[in-house]
Amino acid sequence: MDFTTLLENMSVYFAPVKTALEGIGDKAAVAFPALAPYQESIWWMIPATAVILVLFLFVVSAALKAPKAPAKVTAKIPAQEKPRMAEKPAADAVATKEAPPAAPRPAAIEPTPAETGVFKSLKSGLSKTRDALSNGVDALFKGGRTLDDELLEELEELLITSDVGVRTTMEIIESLSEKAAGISNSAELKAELKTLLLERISFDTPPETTLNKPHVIMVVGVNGVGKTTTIGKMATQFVREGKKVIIVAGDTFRAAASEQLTIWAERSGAEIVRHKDNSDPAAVAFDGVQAAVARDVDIVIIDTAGRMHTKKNLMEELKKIRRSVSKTIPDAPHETLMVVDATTGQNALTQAQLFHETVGIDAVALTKLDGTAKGGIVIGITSTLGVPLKYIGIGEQADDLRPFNAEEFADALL
Ligand SMILES: Nc1nc2c(ncn2[C@@H]2O[C@H](COP(=O)(O)OP(=O)(O)OP(=O)(O)O)[C@@H](O)[C@H]2O)c(=O)[nH]1
Ligand SMILES: [Mg+2]
Repeated sequence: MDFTTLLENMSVYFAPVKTALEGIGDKAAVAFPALAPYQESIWWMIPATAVILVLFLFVVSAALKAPKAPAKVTAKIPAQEKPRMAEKPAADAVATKEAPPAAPRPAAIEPTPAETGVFKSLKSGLSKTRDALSNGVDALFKGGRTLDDELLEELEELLITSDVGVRTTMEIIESLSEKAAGISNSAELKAELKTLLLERISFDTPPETTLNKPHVIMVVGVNGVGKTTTIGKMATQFVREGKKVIIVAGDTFRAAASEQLTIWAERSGAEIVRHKDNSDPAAVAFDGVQAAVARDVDIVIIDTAGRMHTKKNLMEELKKIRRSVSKTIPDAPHETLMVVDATTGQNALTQAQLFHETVGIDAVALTKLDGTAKGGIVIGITSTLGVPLKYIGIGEQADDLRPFNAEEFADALL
C-alpha cells in the first residue's frame, strides 16, 4: 500500500471525528460570537490545544519528579571573593544575624567520614613537607651509603631548608651522630629523627577545664595569614560539637571582610555580629560580647583586621579591643589566638614574638601547611615561642583545620 492510499484509508476513519469537531466549532462560534471569524479553524485547534496541554502537563510532572540537584556549595572562600552587597547592614545599626537553627548543613562541611580519613587528609595536607623530608632522607641512603659525616651534613641542610631552625637542627644532628653506629638505613634514621622531633614539638597541654560561658576568643595576626578562614573552620567545628557560636566581624577595615565572615557564618551555622565598614572594631567587639551574654552563647570568636606587628598604633588598637570586651566580661578575652602563615618561614617567628610581647598570645594556629615544603616551622614555633600550637591549617576547606597533635604530625611527616 503506498502512502497516498494509506492517507485515503485513514481519512475514512478520521472523517467522522472531523465532522464532530466541526460541529463543536460551529456551536462554539454561535455561543461566542468573538470566535466567529475563526469558525473554519476551530475544528483543528481543539485537538492541537489538547496535545499542547498534555505535553505541558508531562513536562511539568517530569520536572517535579526529578531529584533535586544538591546545592553546589564549597567552603572555599577566596579572600578576594566578591562582596555580597545585598547582605550589607543598614547604616549604623548593629547588624546581627541569627542563623536559622534548622538550616541544612552544606555538603562541604559534613563531618569527615572516618578517623582514617582524617589521618589521610593530614598526610596529604602535609605532603609537600613530607616529600621534602621523608623522600629526602630516603635519597640520602641511595647507593648503599652509610650514616657518615658527609651524610649528616646533607641531612643538616635538608632540615634547615625545611625550616626546622638552625639551633634545633644542630641539636638533632649532634644526637644523631652519637647514635650513628646503630643507624644503617633510611627507615632507622627516620625512626630516630621522628623521636627527636617529637621531643621538641610535644608540650604538656593543660587539662581540659570547663570553658567560661561565653568563652571569648580573639583572633589576631598579620595581613592575609588566614585569620578569617581559621575562624570559619573553628566555628564549623564548634557548631558541630553542639555549641552556640557568635562570630564578631571586628575587621571593619578591609573592604568585604564582613561579607567574607558572613559567608562563613552561614556555612558553619554560627551567628554573626557586624557593624558597617570602617566603624570602631572595639565597638563591634563590645556588641558581640553583649549579644553573646544576652543570647546564652557558648563561644564568641572575634575577627580582627590584619596588621603588621611593627605598626604601633594598630597594635594599640588590639589592646583597645581587649579592654572593650572586658567591660562586659572582666576576664575576657579568655584566649588570644595568633594565626601564623607557615609559608612565611622564619619570619613567622618574629611576627609571633612581637605580637606576644604587645598583646600576649595564648595559642597559635599555623595555617597553609599544605602550601609549603617547610613544615619544619612547626618545630620552630613550638620550641621558640613558649605558647602552645593549638591548630594547624592544611587547606582552605572547612574541614582543613586540625587540633595540633605532635604524634599525629610526626607520623604524617616521616
Ligand atoms: N592552602 C591554604 N590556604 C589557606 C589556609 N588558610 C587560609 N588560606 C587562604 O589564605 C587566604 C587568606 O585567608 P584569610 O582568612 O582571608 O586571611 P586573613 O588573615 O583573614 O586576611 P586579612 O583579613 O586580609 O588580614 C585565603 O585565600 C584563604 O583561603 C590554609 O590552611 N591552607
Ligand atoms: Mg580576615
